[in-house]
Amino acid sequence: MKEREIYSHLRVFPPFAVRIDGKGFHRALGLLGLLKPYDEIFARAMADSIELFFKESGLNPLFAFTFSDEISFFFYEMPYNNRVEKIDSIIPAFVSSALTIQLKLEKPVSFDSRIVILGKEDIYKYLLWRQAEAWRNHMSSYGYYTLLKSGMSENEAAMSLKNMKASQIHELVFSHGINLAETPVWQRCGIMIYRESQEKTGFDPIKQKEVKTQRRRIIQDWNPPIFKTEKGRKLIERLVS
Ligand SMILES: Nc1nc2c(ncn2[C@@H]2O[C@H](COP(=O)(O)OP(=O)(O)OP(=O)(O)O)[C@@H](O)[C@H]2O)c(=O)[nH]1
Ligand SMILES: [Mg+2]
Repeated sequence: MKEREIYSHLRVFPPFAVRIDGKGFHRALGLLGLLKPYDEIFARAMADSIELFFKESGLNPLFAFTFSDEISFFFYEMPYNNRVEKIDSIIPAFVSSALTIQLKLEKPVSFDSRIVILGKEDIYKYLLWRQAEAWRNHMSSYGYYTLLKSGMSENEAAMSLKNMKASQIHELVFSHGINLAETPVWQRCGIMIYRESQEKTGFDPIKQKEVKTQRRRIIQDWNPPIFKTEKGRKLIERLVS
């Protein structure tokens, strides 16, 4: 029967990204009574689940980028002989479990998963794409909930949004007291999670002198730059190298 495991020899070679996305989270999060369109409790649970992934999964992502219910992990190395079935199952399973713990959920949740093959030089382009999606998502979800508040049904709101230009959505939301250029940065630009080396000075009791050591700590950056800018490009360049 082993030969029937026909996908077990599929392999993928780094660098690549793995993007996972919450299944049916519109409904799942709605049932939890989270704030709409954005709830910091949920974003924090996602970021903390990623941090747990860095610490406990046994995998070693270069960094991760998250917004809404999706996470992209970037890898330069992968155990399991680079087997696609392992990668696409273990990663979403770990995050589903971590998020269940973080949010103390009573119903199970799941994430789907795909592998995105990237050359080192494509990582920046990929991030530009996902951050643009975070921005579009930010605009349309504020627009959507503003239309619902003004009395439209879900279908009507979705249809109206399709016919609106970005500037019209901005004006609509602004007329309800929200400036889309001034919402929290994490809602517009996403959250980056990465490891950073820090030099620490300690005292070596045997040598009786001060010694410098490198500590790796995990950073959650809730104010990432716009990747299109010089500052953003430099950050990605640093992470990728
Ligand atoms: N209330 C609330 N909902 C959120 C938040 N972040 C994400 N979501 C929900 O998550 C959904 C993510 O979009 P999608 O991934 O396209 O929708 P989905 O329902 O997960 O559907 P599939 O991914 O296709 O299974 C959004 O539509 C929101 O409803 C949040 O902070 N608060
Ligand atoms: Mg989803």
